[in-house]
Amino acid sequence: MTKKPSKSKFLSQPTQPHRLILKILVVGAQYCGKTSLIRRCVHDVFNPTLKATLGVDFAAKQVERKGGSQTLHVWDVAGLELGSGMTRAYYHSANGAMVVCDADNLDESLRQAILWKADIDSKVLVGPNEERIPCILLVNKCDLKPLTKSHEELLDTTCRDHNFCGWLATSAKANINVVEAFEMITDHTLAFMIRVNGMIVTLAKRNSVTLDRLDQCPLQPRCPC
Ligand SMILES: Nc1nc2c(ncn2[C@@H]2O[C@H](COP(=O)(O)OP(=O)(O)OP(=O)(O)O)[C@@H](O)[C@H]2O)c(=O)[nH]1
Ligand SMILES: [Mg+2]
Repeated sequence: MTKKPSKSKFLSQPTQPHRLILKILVVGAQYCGKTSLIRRCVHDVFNPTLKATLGVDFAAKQVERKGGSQTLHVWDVAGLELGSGMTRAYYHSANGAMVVCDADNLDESLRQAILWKADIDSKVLVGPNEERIPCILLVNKCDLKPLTKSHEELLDTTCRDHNFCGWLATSAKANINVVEAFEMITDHTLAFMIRVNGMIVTLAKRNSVTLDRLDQCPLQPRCPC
């Protein structure tokens, strides 16, 4: 049986790696490639004839970061669900989000990405100051259409105006920036949780509690955390 550690012991070991489960939402327009990105990241596969997601799907992914191995519980919300009345339930206890749009249909899918972001911001508020969770914007299918300079400027402006942590061009098909996207949301989410909570409490096992404290956001300088 694991011996229950004392609180003071862990508080005196601030460099101990964190073990957390982060709930990450993946949302965006229908057909933009959310499920494909998750399948590429988790199973390293791509299916050109994937069926649309019904409701919500789940996957788990272990992501290695500097502070230790982090477990992501990834919630793949069907594009059809925007405005369905179910999203509040899907978002419950979410820690971070990836909002996906489609490079091959950028104007319309970006418009929908902004609606998804507003939906999350209106329904998920964290901590004593009711802060919005970190969201990154992914422009998937970049294998089909390279982004122009003006697209990049539009994406920068969208991030500023709608409080995304940043954007990344990805391709589930060509395996471009997929792992990087999951690492990026993990880093932003951890930094946010550290800042909002001040202290992270990990219930790794029912009878073992780890407390750790970090004082500053490790991300530079565009992180809105
Ligand atoms: N060329 C290209 N096609 C992709 C990429 N990602 C996904 N697709 C294709 O786009 C289609 C839709 O992909 P999905 O992953 O099912 O999209 P989704 O966002 O999960 O869609 P919903 O579940 O309906 O919300 C599929 O035919 C995929 O094969 C990509 O990076 N490049
Ligand atoms: Mg899907």
